[in-house]
Amino acid sequence: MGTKALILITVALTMLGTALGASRTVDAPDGSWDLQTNYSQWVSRIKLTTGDELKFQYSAAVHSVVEVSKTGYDSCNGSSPIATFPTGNDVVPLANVGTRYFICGVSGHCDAGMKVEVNVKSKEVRTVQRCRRIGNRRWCQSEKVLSSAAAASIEQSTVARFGLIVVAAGLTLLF
Ligand SMILES: [Cu+2]
Repeated sequence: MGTKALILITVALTMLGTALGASRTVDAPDGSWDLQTNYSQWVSRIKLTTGDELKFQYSAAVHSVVEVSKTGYDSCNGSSPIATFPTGNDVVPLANVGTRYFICGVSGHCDAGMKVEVNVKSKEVRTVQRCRRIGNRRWCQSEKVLSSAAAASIEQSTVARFGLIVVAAGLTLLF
């Protein structure tokens, strides 16, 4: 019985975790922060919004992560870093909208392609007009909807709620 409850709680926590901003490991699931990856290709497949975080996983003996300006990124120059992440298991919170630039600080690696530029989008809402027809009249109202990126988060919070329901149902069955 204890094991079942534990499994349910784990499932629910995982779902909740998904709802609170996504965590993206650079080049997951196939690769990591290394010299074998085309990062612009990886970036084109993902969507990042404020509240997400970027994870760099690599061997700290071989690589590093340096956040730089666009100039530093374009010229592969990490001499005036915005931040350095040296641990090999680095988590970079993406709190604000904008473009962030990361390169490997080891000499030659950025030039060899260890550089990634990420575009953090807003979860903000936009206003749209929705109309419906009732009889002969059209009723329109302005409505705030989430951007498409944020729409994914709505699904996630539905998932989280579902997770809680699973636990509630599970606990009711168990106790
Ligand atoms: Cu490197």
